[in-house]
Amino acid sequence: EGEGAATLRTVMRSVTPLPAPRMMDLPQFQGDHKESLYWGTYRPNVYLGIRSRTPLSLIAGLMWIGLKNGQYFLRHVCQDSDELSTFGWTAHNGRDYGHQALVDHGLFLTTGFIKDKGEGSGYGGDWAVRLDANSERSSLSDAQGSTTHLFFYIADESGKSITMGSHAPSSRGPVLLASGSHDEIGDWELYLRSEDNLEIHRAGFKSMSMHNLSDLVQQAVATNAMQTGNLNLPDTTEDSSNIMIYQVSIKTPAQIDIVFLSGSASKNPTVEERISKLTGPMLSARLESKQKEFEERYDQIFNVNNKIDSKELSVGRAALSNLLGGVGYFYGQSKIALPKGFTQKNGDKYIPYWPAALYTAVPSRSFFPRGFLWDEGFHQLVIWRWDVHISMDIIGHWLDLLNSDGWIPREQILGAEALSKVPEEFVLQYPSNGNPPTLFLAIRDLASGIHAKQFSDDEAEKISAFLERAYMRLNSWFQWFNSTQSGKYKGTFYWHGRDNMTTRELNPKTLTSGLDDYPRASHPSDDERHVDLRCWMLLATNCICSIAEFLKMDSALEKDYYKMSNQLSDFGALNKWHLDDKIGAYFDYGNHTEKVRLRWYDVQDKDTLRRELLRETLQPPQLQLVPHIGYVSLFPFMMGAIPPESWVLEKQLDLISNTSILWTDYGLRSLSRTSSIYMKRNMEHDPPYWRGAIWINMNYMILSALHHYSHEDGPYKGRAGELYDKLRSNLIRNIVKNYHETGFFWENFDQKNKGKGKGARSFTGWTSLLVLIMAESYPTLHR
Ligand code: 6A9
Repeated sequence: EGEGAATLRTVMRSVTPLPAPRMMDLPQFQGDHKESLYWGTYRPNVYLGIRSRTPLSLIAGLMWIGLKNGQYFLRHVCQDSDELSTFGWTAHNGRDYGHQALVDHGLFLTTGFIKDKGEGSGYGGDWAVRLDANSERSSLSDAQGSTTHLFFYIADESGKSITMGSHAPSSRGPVLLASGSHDEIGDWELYLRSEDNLEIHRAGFKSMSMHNLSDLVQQAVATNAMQTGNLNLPDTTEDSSNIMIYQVSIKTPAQIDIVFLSGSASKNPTVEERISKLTGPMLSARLESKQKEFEERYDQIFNVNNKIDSKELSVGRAALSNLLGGVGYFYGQSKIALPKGFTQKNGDKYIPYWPAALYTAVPSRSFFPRGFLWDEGFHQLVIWRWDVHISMDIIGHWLDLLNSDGWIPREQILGAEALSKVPEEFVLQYPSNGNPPTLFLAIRDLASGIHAKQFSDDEAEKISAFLERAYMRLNSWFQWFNSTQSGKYKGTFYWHGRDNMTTRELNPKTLTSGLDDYPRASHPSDDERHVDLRCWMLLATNCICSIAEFLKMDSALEKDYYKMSNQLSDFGALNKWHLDDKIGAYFDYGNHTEKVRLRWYDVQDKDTLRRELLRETLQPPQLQLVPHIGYVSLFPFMMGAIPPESWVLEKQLDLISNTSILWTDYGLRSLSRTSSIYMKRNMEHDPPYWRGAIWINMNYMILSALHHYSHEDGPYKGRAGELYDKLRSNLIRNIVKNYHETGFFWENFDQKNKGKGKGARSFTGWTSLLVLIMAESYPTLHR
């Protein structure tokens, strides 16, 4: 067999699903469960976007014209550059209710969303949207823009045409906007009802690309404006349009209800009755009662002992709501990189993964509105406590993405809408690249007996069926790490794939670890061993053992896992590979020198002379522990791998509490102030990311461990408890403060500048762990 044939086989294997029963085929994900989650705000990339969990769905959404510094802008896709002073869900239960507030330069919008599987409705039930618009502009004269233009659209991704309702430019009764029929739900109708004066204009389009609806509206309004002088849609429609857009022009304050009826052909109850149930005063009453239900459930799950004052409580609710409101449904094919040097006949350097669905929470609606593997494990720590069915559905989707090698692509860019947000260099996924298997954190909780009493019999039964089916998939996932990410010696691991040829980076990145530019050995090599990966492997084996115990399984495979788990939790082995016993800190190991720096070089390129920032190595690297103290050093502590009576534990508490090393008043720094790489740029255009800033996922893990050690008998119990209390209140205070001051949750926090939010704003992924920090709910990773 030639080399080409072998490569081809490897490539094909990387895009072949794992041959094992699919998680999503489990009975628990069919029937009522599936129907109850059919509709949702599953398009988190737009300010308000509704779709169903099906590949070719009806989609609906909101746009409006915003006015900033005397200029008009169309709002639709969540964008930082829109400079909204806030947007996000203040309540959302992940199922059938949500309330969102948006503030756009003096325009105050709220969007309510509610579902109703009422009598007469078709598959998935009906839903309604309530829009409230208020404005500082109300006092302005018409010419100054006292009219507010909202747009609501409905479109069929399958291309089926939609019928436009009868024209009713201003009307107080319910107006039929559109109707159609869809294979899964039957006939449907969309109505609008408002008691306010309004003007409606419309446009219909035929198009299969849904990711540029903004352009479509913008062009239609602009073209019409040039002809008529009005900012209106032209009231025209293309033949067999599958996209219908309605412009509703109002004077604020105004309230508009939009209701979608499925199975609308039914006569009893009448359509009129159904509309009145989901609009006007009856909708108000429903929204109120759903809000109350949401708050009560939140208290019951996360605020059991009224731990938090009311100002903080609402921020906790917003964090949960934004996480749940950020859950999306995506469908498409990842692009998998071909081995270096290979190109398809058509020039593509990638091969598509199989078409797949992903139901997932996104880290950020405006910056990264798509699925990220290791982010998801943290999201699920919150979500399973709220709704274990949603959580299993999400984890199940991820596990169905395992390929026949046991690999899951790290970043999920599925479908044109998702792709439109990603710079080209980030699109391809490499089948040799891992990402921390954080799903084990959440799965471990489900498998551990500790939470068992929290579940109803029905839930427990489903969890058990879920774990039973997940077992072989988790095994394959684990084996992928165990075989492809192993180090030179048994029981050692490192993130493979670091670039050892680069001359541009101060310290070659490790994107696979999730900690991107956190410093590792300066000169990547096969001698490396990474302490964080070893600890993730420990978690994985522990979790698999827990499932085996739970399912009472006891074959050779389980025996292997018990053995591996014992080996990985062996304190002596951990210390042998990773402990610096002079300072009591855990480190990576590898070919390393501290004497590197970036320097400007003159580079002759044909006839031009350029200056480039390149790395200069001042001293040859040597095999050694890599002396950077930071999050990676704390992994054995995070995982509870240090015996409570060990002197090493005391050292960890020293490192944590030392203000020159990790401690700040806002949470723990990612990297010690004393590290040679602290706050250093990696390249000219690559500012420090995990080189100092405070990140909430790692702080949560460290806080969990402090909590754990404050309950374990030993000499350091009391000190762990004190640090726990302080760290917890610092984190809560700072995240809440930033939310109140800026209207957003942030990706990370500045360790110097008064704990100021940094990076992506509206980062509602793992920063929402705030909910668990407030509730003092921690993972059961400590056996
Ligand atoms: C950039 C830019 C409009 C980086 O939260 C997702 C990930 C984490 O998994 C990872 O640990 N973030 C962290 O280091 C964000 C990654 C974004 C990459 C794509 C696209 C688009 O700008």
